Amino acid sequence: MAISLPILRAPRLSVGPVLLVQPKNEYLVGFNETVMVEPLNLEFIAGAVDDLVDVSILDMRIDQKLEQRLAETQAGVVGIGCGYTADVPIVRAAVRRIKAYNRDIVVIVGGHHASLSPQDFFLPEVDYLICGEGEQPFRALIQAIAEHDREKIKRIPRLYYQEDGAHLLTWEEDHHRFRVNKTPTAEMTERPRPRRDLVAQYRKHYYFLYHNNPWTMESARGCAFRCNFCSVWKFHRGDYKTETAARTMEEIRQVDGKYVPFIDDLAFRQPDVAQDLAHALISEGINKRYWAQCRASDIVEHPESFHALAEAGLDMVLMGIEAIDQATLKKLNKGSKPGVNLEAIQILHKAGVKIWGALIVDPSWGEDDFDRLAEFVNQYNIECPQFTILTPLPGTDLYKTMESKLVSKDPRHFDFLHTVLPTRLPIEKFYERYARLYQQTGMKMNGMLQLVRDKIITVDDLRVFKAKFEELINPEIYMKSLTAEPVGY
Ligand code: B12
Ligand code: SF4
Repeated sequence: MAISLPILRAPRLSVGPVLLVQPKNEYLVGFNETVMVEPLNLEFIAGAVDDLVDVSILDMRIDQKLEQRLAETQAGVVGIGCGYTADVPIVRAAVRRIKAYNRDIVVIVGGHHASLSPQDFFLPEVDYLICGEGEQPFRALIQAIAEHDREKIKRIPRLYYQEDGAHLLTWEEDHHRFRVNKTPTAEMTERPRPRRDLVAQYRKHYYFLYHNNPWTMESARGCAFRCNFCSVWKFHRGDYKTETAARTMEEIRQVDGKYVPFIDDLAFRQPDVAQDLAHALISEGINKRYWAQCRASDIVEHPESFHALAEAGLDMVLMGIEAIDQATLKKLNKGSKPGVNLEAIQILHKAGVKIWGALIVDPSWGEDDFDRLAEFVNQYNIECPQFTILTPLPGTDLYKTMESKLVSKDPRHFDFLHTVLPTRLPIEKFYERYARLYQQTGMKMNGMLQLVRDKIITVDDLRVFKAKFEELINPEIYMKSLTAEPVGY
């Protein structure tokens, strides 16, 4: 006979319930229409404090009734994430709405962009700003606020707090760490479980390309490489760390959806962990499809891992091809070679894995450069090409060298779909050629029709996706968005 035990709960802290808010993207064009996945960042943060306080998540991409949720939850603390530079205006607008609703609510900002450009949130409405990974400092801050212990708050590293109207940094631990771990770390394996249940009401709205109901997974953080345009290694201060295959399996077993994107920047880098995972997925008969971001050099060095993963369901790999010539790869400090990219493409295709090829468009290009890129994509049959415009993101090495050349500092233009650098071609021509890249290469619709035939997606899924994709190939939309009025900040 089953014995039911009383559920033991830690006492709730006196800060009141915590509401975590995912802002609504207000991108001017493009990719927000093709992918919208769960806010895994907030699910992790929630997992870090759920034994201390009642916590819930508001995904404003789906439900914009911020004040109503503040009233319903009686939130004493609101945490809000700013991952994208382009989201700065809407996060600033949201924190103002929160304080206008109730100035006693404690407002805490965190996330990728906020960590690298904290000054964007030095507003009277922002009480605290957490830089870097948020789980531990958020927990420590909630405890310290509940205890009204200001000295304890000042002992939390990489935290901005307000004093006499100024935002002050507590303290910064060793700035450059560069700990590239070669085996799984306890820090990753033992991090809190993401509270995926807190977005149950939004699940049916999430999509990943033409796949409905994606559930995202994280098995690694950071990156071992140092590309000059990339903010990931800056955010993680050079660290790279993974969790065990056993922990990943534990989470995959709980996933309800059929499509599972791994959001790691550098997935499946450790061959033994990747292979353990593949074998576990196969032996347990877990029937799902996976998407992941991987390095060409890892694929070339360990093709056996990727063959095993393909057998386990790996569907598509986002590979940072970036450039098709050696001189540009060198300039970007990519640490890779065109030949390695080509070999990786071959390995993945042989294993039956589709490629989401990330390719950089340089504003200094002439028309021939666009032609060469389109030719490359078609020649090597990159199923899902992604063309991003070279963008000096705040916090990157590229930003330091390019800052004086910026033609726009409007954060909404830092979405990789607008140029913030001067173009060699007249601007209309540049966007015409940029949009034409998608027309010239397209998403390979043949592959998608096969997915319909295999009943992996429906005709309706494909129709909706195609309609959204149309935006990307219309140069007028890019031009129009350049003169759009800034909103709310
Ligand atoms: C997965 C991913 C995607 C996916 C899904 C995106 C989505 N909408 O969710 C895909 C591939 C579709 C994608 C697309 C794009 N992406 Co993207 N993406 C990522 C990636 C690899 C992981 C994000 C993630 O979930 N990480 C896992 C969580 C757990 O980590 P985290 O978000 O950092 O959260 C931690 C901390 O930041 C902090 N934290 C976060 N929020 C909060 C809140 C509070 C209150 C607190 C206290 C702490 C806190 O604590 C968390 C746990 O430790 C990041 C790189 C990165 N490492 O961040 C890029 C990244 C965020 N993407 C980026 C960009 C630019 C894009 C695109 C605009 C590029 C493009 N044009 O294609 C599009 C836009 C898509 C869109 N509309 O959202 C940039 C953003 C740079 C910037 N400054 O704006 C990044 C940083 C990569 C890069 N350097 O180029 N992306
Ligand atoms: S672009 Fe990719 S490989 Fe390069 S530093 Fe960023 S995450 Fe690492």
